[in-house]
Amino acid sequence: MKASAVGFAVLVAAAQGFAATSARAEGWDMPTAYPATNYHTETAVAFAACVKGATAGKLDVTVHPNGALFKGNDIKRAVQTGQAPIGERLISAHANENPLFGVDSIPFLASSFDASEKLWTAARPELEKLLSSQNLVYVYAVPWPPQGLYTKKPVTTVADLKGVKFRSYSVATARISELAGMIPVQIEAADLSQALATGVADAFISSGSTGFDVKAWEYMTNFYTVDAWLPRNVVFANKDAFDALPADRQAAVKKCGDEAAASGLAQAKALTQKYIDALAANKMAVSAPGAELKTQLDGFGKTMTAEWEAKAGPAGKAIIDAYEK
Ligand code: PCA
Repeated sequence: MKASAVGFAVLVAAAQGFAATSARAEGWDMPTAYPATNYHTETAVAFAACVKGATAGKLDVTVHPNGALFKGNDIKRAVQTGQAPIGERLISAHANENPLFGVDSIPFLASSFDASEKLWTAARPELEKLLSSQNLVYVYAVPWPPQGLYTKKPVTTVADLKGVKFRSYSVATARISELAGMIPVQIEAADLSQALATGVADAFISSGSTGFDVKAWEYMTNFYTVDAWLPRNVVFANKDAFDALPADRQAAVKKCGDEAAASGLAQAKALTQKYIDALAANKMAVSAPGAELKTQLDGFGKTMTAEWEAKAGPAGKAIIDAYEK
């Protein structure tokens, strides 16, 4: 290269570097739906700190927990429309928009952390595409612990659940409620303790994590470790906001997202038994479902797997095939 060409290259590089590092610092509000003390929220706060560090303070993400900025059910739309540049949402709550969003909530398809990771790896490319078509950029996802059944009395068969007001948080939980002859009521985690306290709901499916957050033992007597599925919270950014970031900040968001996914998963694994122990320590009866209940729930699983496959079509089938390979 001639000296003048080298000089030009250096100049261009310097100018690009200058553009990237001198672009205005900005703040991103990040609505989330769970308590500040929940590990998902702690993971989001660590993600924000990582982004701040990696961008030398030029991208400052502020986490707003507990549905305070946008209620859980409104977060996805808020980020799609740019009312918030980034947010965290339980993605299976949106399976009515597209069945692929419910891939993590097919009963008993992937009911351990390892299986859930494998399923997510198989599903992620399709989900990223789908989110992108909705003006969203996938940043990271973290699973909840396996889902169990909370009740106010011992349950030995599905017949014991008939007519019970059942708190649902997703399409899959509402469907289980229907199959079991319960009465579904859609309630965000942030409103759950209120709903239990006032008798709006008398049973629900969730993790030990959320049971711990709402002090389930104040209202419920039994927790059955059904291990139905491990739903995920997905963190996504508004595509326009993300695309407008200088390349180095985009890279920071992605890198910190990868770190958050890994640390969030590790936390979920480490905490699962601790939450269950806390339920038991607070005098809840914790047990596996009995044989009859288990068989009936497995039957719901078969029905719902077939329903999901029919709705999700070839894209869904490709995911399940990749997962089962
Ligand atoms: N907690 C959330 C979703 C799944 C979970 O474990 C909830 O109950 O709303």
